[in-house]
Amino acid sequence: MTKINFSSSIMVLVLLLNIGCTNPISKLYQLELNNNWQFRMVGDSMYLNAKVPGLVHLDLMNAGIIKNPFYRSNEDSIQWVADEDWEYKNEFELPQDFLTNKNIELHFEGLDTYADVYLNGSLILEADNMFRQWSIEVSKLLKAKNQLLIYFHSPTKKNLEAAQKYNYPLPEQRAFTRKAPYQFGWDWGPKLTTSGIWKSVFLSAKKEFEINTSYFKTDSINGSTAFLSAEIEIHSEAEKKGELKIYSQNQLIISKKINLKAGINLEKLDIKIPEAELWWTNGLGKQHLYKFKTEIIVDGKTKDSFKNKIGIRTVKLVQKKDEKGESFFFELNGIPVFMKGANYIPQDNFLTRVDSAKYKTLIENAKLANMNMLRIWGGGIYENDLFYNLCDQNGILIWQDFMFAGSMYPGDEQFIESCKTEATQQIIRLRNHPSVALWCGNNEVDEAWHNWGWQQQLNYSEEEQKEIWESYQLLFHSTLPKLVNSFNPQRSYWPSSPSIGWGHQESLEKGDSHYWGVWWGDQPFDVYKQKVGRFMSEYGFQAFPAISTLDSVLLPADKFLISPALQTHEKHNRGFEIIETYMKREYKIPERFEDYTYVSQLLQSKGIGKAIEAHRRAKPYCMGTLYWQLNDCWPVISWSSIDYYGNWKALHYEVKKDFDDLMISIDQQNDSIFVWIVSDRFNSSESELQIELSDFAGNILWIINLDITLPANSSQKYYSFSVNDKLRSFDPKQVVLKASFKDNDGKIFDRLYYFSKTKNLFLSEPELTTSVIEITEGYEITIKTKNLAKNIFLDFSGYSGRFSENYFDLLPNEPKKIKFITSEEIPNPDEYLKIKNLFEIY
Ligand code: BMA
Repeated sequence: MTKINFSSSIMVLVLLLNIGCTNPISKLYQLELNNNWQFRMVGDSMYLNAKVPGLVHLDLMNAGIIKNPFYRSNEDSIQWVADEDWEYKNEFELPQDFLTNKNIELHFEGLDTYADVYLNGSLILEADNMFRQWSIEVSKLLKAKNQLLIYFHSPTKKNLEAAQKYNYPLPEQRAFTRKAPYQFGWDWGPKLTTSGIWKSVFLSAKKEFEINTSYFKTDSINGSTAFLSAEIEIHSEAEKKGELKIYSQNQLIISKKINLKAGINLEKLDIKIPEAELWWTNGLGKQHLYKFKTEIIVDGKTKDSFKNKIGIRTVKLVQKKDEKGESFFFELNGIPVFMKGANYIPQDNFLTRVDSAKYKTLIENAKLANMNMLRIWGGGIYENDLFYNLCDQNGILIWQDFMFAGSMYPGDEQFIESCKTEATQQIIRLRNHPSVALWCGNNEVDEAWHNWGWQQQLNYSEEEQKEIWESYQLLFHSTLPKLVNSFNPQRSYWPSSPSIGWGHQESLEKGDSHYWGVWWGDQPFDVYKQKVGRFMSEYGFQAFPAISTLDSVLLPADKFLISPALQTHEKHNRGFEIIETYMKREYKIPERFEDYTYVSQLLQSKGIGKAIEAHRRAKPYCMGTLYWQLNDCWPVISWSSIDYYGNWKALHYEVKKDFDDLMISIDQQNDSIFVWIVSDRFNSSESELQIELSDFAGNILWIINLDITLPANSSQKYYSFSVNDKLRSFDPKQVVLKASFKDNDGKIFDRLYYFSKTKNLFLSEPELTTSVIEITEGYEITIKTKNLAKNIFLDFSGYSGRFSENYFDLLPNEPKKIKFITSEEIPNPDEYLKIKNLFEIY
């Protein structure tokens, strides 16, 4: 039995206030119930210790009952876990003074998923949606000694039951369950369908006067003055006169006398902030956050207060017809901003073990790669508060999908009601975050219905097709947009990403676009140059993760193509084949497994780099590029640029360069070479653009310097030449073109260009020399070469950290200093540093 004390509840209170977001749950006399849980499989006699928040797979792992599900092919042998029912139990005592409170509610911030909850033997809840909170009035049931028992039904069985009851099959059975879709298996993720108390459990007593929610909106910004409005929802036990006060950085900014009625009261206040400091995305300015405190005063006493961190900014999606179709861009504080980023998936199959350090590092890595937007993809979860707080602090806008992906969904009343509650709670929870830019109905449902052939595959009658499409429209064209409009009216809503399938020309003329002709359609990377839409919200190519990541789940004997254990860690049915097909086009196929993983990363970074350059060159026709995908949920061969353990693949280094606010791009169209510079800056820069052709030994064959002015927010060609003309007397397999530009602050931007496929280049032994010294942030490597060194890969394998640059080409006469940023001590770093380059494997 646990005796609950108030110190832990105060901790929770402090935590809730600190995160600074709207929380519809009351806060006074809050008692956390996360400790001393036990669990067992239904039918077993013995209970084992459980962790809350937690999940049954993790509890089973801790108890030594199942092995690491990520290891080799263990995934297959533990599928039984999802087919069983599980019981979680907690016995706790309550202090007498807490029991004297009126209106005590039991709160579950999240139950995964089908959970019958019994308090002291009474069934108080039948939960069926992982994405919502539950609050149950329990005052009458509570005693000094209590028992909470939760019966989790097998999600796979419940799913099947629901599917069988339905009039016809839906494309994916998982569609019947409001649970993170990816847990049913995806083309980058294992099938590990969890159950458990995945978020906090607590009791709280309602205050007499309580602020339920406080919502701050930036209505407009005029010059340096911002006009905000606040909507404060107050619960009052009685009819009373009172006062609302709002403070910013401890200064009273507005107060209002109010007449409270018993029940829920909604108060609106207009706030004017002179000399407002605006919130900007990464790269464009500061992420200023105002600390607001709202107080409710009755009878001269402060009865409740609520804290928010607010970014003052306006953001909207602009869709205007033009001669080519319709624009699709985000305007931040009245300025069109090109979005650079990636698609985000959950960071683990076992969500509760992702700690704050992992969240922090991931968002930092997005920022370091010069991103300003992430799309939270609809097959995962609505992220936790920490995620959005980090995005607020780092200037990363969020494209927020509702959690629906790749299937049609039921349209019955019960299902729609469940989705309504889920969406309402999530909108209210997230609407104060300056980072949240857009609500999007789903991932690839509209596209799938119109292009994936479900009608034929599932043999739907005309009537069924009509009903399915009507259910779609009810949810995504009526229910969700109405909720966004009532609870977060300033935020744009977009029904489905993408709006039109990639096989249609129109998908490049309006809306957002997922371009999968490369990878799924086997088209060459160069096709990215033609398939540029108004906003590229998905496109991608797979690569292997770091070798150390594979080592964590494979035996040495598994490290060959294609061992059964490795096969488990590639979820795309043609993944290996597609990688090899593309690799053959550009590189020689390496024989050693480790070299293969390295070349796969070069391949991915080359392809996606091409796409990003093309998208950015096409600004302002194209106004955003979010590649698929930022991260992984387990060790896997996937489209990610950062693997499960946080290792940057070659792509993430490439992206950092390609997303910089100034980007040089070299593009070849038939015989012509064009040198472009794209600027996302607010100011123009004047400098010298240098273009030079050299051989691999570093001899300069020709050079040109141009004085140029780079206008703000622009994309332009600055130089062009004919290949036939300029390369007439040189072998295209033995020369490299370099364009470089120095900005007003002396920062250098450059780009190399080769006139032949990498596999045909005449590379010779580079003759590298390196030296390593210790510096405050970690280590600094000085590296020089005698001949061109292609794709140098520096590796302090086993030590966690990142390089300032990696997988780069090094030209003779241009030594580089590279930092390895780490907090770890590396003995003999000079000897430990491993270096690879392409010549070695040619
Ligand atoms: C995209 C995503 C995911 C998928 C990815 C790669 O369209 O929406 O469904 O994992 O393709 O196939």
